Amino acid sequence: MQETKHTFCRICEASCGLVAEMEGGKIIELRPNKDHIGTDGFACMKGLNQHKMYDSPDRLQYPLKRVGDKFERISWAQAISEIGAKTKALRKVSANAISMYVGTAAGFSLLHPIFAEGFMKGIGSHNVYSSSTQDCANRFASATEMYGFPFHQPIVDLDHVKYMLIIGTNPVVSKWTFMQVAHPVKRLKEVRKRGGKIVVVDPRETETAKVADEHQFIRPNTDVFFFLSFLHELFAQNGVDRVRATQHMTGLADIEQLAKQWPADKTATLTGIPAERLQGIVRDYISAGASAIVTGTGLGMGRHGTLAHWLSECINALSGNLDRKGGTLIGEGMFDFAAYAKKNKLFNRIQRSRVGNFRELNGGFPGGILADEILKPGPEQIKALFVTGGNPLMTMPNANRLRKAFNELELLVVTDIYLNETASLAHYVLPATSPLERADLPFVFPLFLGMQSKPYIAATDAIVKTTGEQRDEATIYTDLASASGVSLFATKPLQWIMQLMKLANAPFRIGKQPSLPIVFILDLILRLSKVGRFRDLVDQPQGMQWRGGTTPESYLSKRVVTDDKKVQLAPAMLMEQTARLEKIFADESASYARGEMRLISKRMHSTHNSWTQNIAELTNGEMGQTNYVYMHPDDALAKGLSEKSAADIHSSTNTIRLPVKLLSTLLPGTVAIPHGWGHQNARGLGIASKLGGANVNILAADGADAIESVSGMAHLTGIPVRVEKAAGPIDTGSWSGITEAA
Ligand SMILES: Nc1nc2c(c(=O)[nH]1)N[C@H]1C(S)=C(S)[C@@H](COP(=O)(O)OP(=O)(O)OC[C@H]3O[C@@H](n4cnc5c(=O)[nH]c(N)nc54)[C@H](O)[C@@H]3O)O[C@H]1N2
Ligand SMILES: Nc1nc2c(c(=O)[nH]1)N[C@H]1C(S)=C(S)[C@@H](COP(=O)(O)OP(=O)(O)OC[C@H]3O[C@@H](n4cnc5c(=O)[nH]c(N)nc54)[C@H](O)[C@@H]3O)O[C@H]1N2
Ligand code: SF4
Ligand SMILES: [Mo]
Repeated sequence: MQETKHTFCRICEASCGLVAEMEGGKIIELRPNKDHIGTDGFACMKGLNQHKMYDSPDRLQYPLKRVGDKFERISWAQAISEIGAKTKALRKVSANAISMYVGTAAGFSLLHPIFAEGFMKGIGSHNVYSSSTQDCANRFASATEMYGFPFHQPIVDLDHVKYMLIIGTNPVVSKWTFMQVAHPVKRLKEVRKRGGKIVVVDPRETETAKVADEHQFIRPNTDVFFFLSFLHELFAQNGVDRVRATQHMTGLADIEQLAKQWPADKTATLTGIPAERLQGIVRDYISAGASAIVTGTGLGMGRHGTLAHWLSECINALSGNLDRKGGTLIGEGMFDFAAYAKKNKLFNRIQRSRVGNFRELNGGFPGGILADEILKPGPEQIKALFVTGGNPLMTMPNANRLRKAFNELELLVVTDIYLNETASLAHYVLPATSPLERADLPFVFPLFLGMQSKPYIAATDAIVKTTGEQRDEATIYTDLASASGVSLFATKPLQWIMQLMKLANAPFRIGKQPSLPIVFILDLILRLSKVGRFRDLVDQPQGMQWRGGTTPESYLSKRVVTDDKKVQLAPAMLMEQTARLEKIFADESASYARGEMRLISKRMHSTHNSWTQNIAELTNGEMGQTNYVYMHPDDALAKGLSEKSAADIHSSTNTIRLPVKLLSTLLPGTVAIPHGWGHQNARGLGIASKLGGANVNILAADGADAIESVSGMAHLTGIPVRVEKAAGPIDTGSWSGITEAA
């Protein structure tokens, strides 16, 4: 029987509305939902092909246990009880010996991260890691200091902005980050049509730069100095709204003092941006009257991500653009999360890591110390790791060393939809439902924080039934908690209620996997927060307008949750870091003077981190067969390289070998390599594992000294590298493209 169903995509933040044509319970086609009020009739090739990934013969169907070198099918009862018994035994020695890595996919389900956290709180371990120290912890660190709440992340008022400086983000490919915008090209063009101006500052003339008014090259890792001089000019050109700053902010004098030391001509050589050019940018930013600096992972994954992001926020605040129409706004979700968090001291637990003495940020430690926490002997050494919705062996720094560390674990449990490379090393692999097999509410950020360019709320049923024994993560972590002898969030009544709910749900699920009543729980959340009823939302597949979203002049001195309710322009922790600036400046300048090349990040339209290469339709062209090292033609020529050659890319940690692609839009002296490639060692990615490519993340360093000190961010861009003609042929069967990887 043919039928049409509605849902929304849960791969990236855009959360595009989708229409599914179904036959015999299976999706035969996915289309963008043209009537959707929030997502502009948009969807990308990953989203429209995702059902092929979920229907693949490679999908995990049953729990697996590794016995020797083989994976054997086991029952859920056996998996849960064996994992529970091992966890219990390890916990007797030290709760912190049990750790978890929460990947990006977890964030695209409302309940997955909540139940995973609940499990770890029940265990009583602080050893939680996540993809956030690979993409955005610098933002969280900066917001915690400035606004008192990690998730107060101002978003650009896209409908009214008149001048937008886009730096270290490429929304046309990434579909925006930290804000829900479904159709970036259309939205950017609308800004220009209204007379607004868009300037992109990036080491590559990106796809976003092509739809902007202007592009300005910047050298990788130098953004912090660009912003310091920007601030200097903002003061010099009288662009600071002193009345607003005095009324709603503290630290004006300190930040003015700091800015004084960084005139544009001091930083021009290092950033590669001439002083007059910077002065012109600042002039335009001030005169537009409704302006915003918008940043992303290119900033965060650099060496000074927290300082750079903080300064960009200071500029938006000092110029009067924060909380102003056409500037940057701080949204509201279902309820005032910040006030709730402050009252209940949610983010006040300041634990320190055993390795490197890092501060806990949003309940997690830096991924860059995970290998050390596993390898370093001692009473709290990590012995068990639960990986949920992520693939750290592809996405974390120094992935080769991490792989060695994972081999030392007594227990590695991976919950995923695929036997990816991390799962291939696991002791137990638990099959999760795919996004389309799961009822849900949209991505956590819009719902809790109102980070949407067009406010709406939506809900979806599971539109496809599972074909095997896959279970949702809320159920998995409830079961694991009880088998481990603990309660979710260390709260016994909660654990009982969940177990009872699961039992009560069983009669309705004859022949299916026992599961929590997910729709009931989502409905409860919506009703308690007075948003509506789940069923009513599902009945409006085009999305429903709601009270969440952004309002100008609603934030300053009203919703700021610092102790004095003012925005902290010069927080002590960040000001302390500025003492290092002169040394950083000298080091970066010396490195560039030596002619060291820098490796930067590059996302592709067809791949999402490490997990969409198993879609045959997205890998059939030349661009789908491998990742490349992108080089400026002049750099390639100087090294005797062409598109017919392979290059060896050496960093302080490792070497990878890749075919060369020439890219004249790249800043000379810079090479770019997409991440998430090199799947040769995944046992369960039938298509991806046969492709070429190498894992660029083995070039990034890990360890306490190699990550950003404030936020624990890994350095995944701006990495110093040496590039030369390959010493041999490419071995498409290895992680590094080289036989016998170091
Ligand atoms: N060099 C370099 N490295 C980078 C980056 C970069 O730009 N350059 N980007 C960084 C960024 S931004 C991030 S966020 C990290 C990502 O790091 P990770 O989150 O570790 O990696 P992903 O590849 O997104 O892994 C998602 C996993 O979730 C699985 N999955 C999908 N849906 C579900 C589901 O519903 N349930 C469960 N349980 N699993 C599911 C997928 O199969 C996949 O294995 O990588 C970072 N690494
Ligand atoms: N197609 C696709 N979409 C995705 C993803 C994906 O893997 N593929 N991943 C999703 C995820 S998890 C995230 S977090 C978001 C991230 O979304 P974005 O933050 O927008 O990430 P990118 O598209 O990698 O853009 C980073 C930009 O920073 C530039 N850059 C690199 N180094 C530097 C530097 O030192 N300084 C400056 N100024 N710029 C620099 C790069 O050239 C690039 O243009 O994207 C999401 N969307
Ligand atoms: S842009 Fe993101 S949310 Fe939209 S279809 Fe593509 S992957 Fe899905
Ligand atoms: Mo990310």
